[in-house]
Amino acid sequence: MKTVLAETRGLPAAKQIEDIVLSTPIVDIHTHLYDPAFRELLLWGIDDLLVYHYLVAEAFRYLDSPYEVFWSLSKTAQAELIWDALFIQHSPISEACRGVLTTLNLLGLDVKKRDLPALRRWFAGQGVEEHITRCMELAGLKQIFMTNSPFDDLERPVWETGFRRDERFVAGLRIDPLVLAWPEAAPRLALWGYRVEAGAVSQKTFDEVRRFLANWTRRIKAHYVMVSLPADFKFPAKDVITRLIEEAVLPHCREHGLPFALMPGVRRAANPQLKLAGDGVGLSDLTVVQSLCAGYPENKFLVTALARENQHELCVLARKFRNLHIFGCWWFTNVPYLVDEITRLRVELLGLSFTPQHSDARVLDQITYKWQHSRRVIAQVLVDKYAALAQTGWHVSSTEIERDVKDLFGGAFERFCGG
Ligand code: FIX
Ligand code: ZN
Repeated sequence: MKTVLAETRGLPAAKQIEDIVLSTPIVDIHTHLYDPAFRELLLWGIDDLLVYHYLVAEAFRYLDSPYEVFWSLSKTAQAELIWDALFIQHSPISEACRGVLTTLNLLGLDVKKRDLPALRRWFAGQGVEEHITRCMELAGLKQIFMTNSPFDDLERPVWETGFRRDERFVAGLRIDPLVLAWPEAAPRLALWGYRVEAGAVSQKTFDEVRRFLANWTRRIKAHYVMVSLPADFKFPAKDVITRLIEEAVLPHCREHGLPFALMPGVRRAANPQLKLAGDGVGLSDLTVVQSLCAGYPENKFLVTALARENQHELCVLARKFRNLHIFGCWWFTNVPYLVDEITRLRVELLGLSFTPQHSDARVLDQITYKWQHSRRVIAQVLVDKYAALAQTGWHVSSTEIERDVKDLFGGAFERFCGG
C-alpha cells in the first residue's frame, strides 16, 4: 500500500487526487467515432469541430439567414459562418464553444490569433493515424466505443467487405430503426435475406430478427446492443415494439451475454429545419427501466437519461436493481454545471458503482476537451468526498484512490458487462 493521505486539510491530498483523476486511462463507452478503416466517416479537424451540431444549434440563435441557405453552403462556408457568429461576434463562453478552444489549446495551437485559415493549414498537415494516437493520448483514452448501425448505408458496406480492425475501437450494435421503426426496418431485413413480416409478427419473424442480431453481433464483435428512446416511450405496451424487445432483443442479449443499453429522453426532430441539431429533450417515464430490470433479471441494462429531472429516479432505480448500470452525462447534460450535480448525486446514492461519463464525441478531436472538462469536475467531486471521509477519521491511500478512479473510468463498466 502506498502512502496514506494523512491529512486532507492541505493542498497535497487534493493535488494527489486530481493527478490520479487526470491521468487514469479511460474506456470511452459511447461515441460516434469510427475505426480509421471507415475513412471519411471518422470526422476530425477544425471544420468538423465547427459544424458540430451542438454549435449549429447555438449559431442559429444569432443567424438571420433562412435554414435552407445555411444547409446549401459547403462545409467550409458553414464553418466560417459559425466561427464568425459564435467566436468573433460574441465571446465563445458556451460549453461547446469553449470545447473548441480547449481542444485547439491542447493540440498546441494558439487560439488568441483567431486565425481560422492558419488553423485549417495546421490540420491539413496532420495524418489521420498520428492524429488518432495524439488525441487519444491527450484525452487519456485506452479504448473508444463506436456506434455501429447495420441500417447505416455508408457504414454497412464497410463491415460487409471486411477490414483489419484497429483494436482501440470497439463496437456497439445500434438498433434504433429495428425497435422504433419496425414497419420501415422489416422490408430492409427482408431485402437482406431475413424472412420477416412487417405486419402481424410471428415466432418465425422473431427467430429471423434474432438471426439478424446474431450475425451482426458476430460480424462487428459487439460489446452491447444499444437504442436511444423517445421521451414518450412505453414498455410494456400492447404493440409490436414490446414484442420485438421481449421475443428477439432480450433473448439475443441473454444468449450472447450482452447488456442492452437504453438512452431514454430524446425528442427527435423537435425542429426538423435544424436537421441533426434539431433534436430536443423530454422527461421520460422510467417505469420502462423498472419493468425491464424487474421483468428480466437475467438481462443487463446500461442506462443514461437525457433529462436532468430523470437523474434522481434513475439513481434510485440503480439502488434497486443490480442488473442496471448507469452511465454518462449525455448531450444536454454534458455541461460542467450538470456533470457536477449529477456526479455528486450518483456518488452519494451509489458510491462507485456507476460510470460517470462518456464523451459522445462525433469529431475525434472532441475527446480531448470533453474528457479534460469532465475529468476536472469529477476530480473536484472526489476531492470533496474523500475530505468528508477524512473528517470521520477514515483515510484513503493513494492505491485505494487509484482503484476507485479505475472503477469510475471503465473498471466498473467492464465488470458489469463481463460478470
Ligand atoms: O442518440 C445518440 O447516440 C445521441 O448521442 C446522438 O443522436 C446525438 O446527436 C448526439 O450527438 C449527442 O451527443
Ligand atoms: Zn450518442
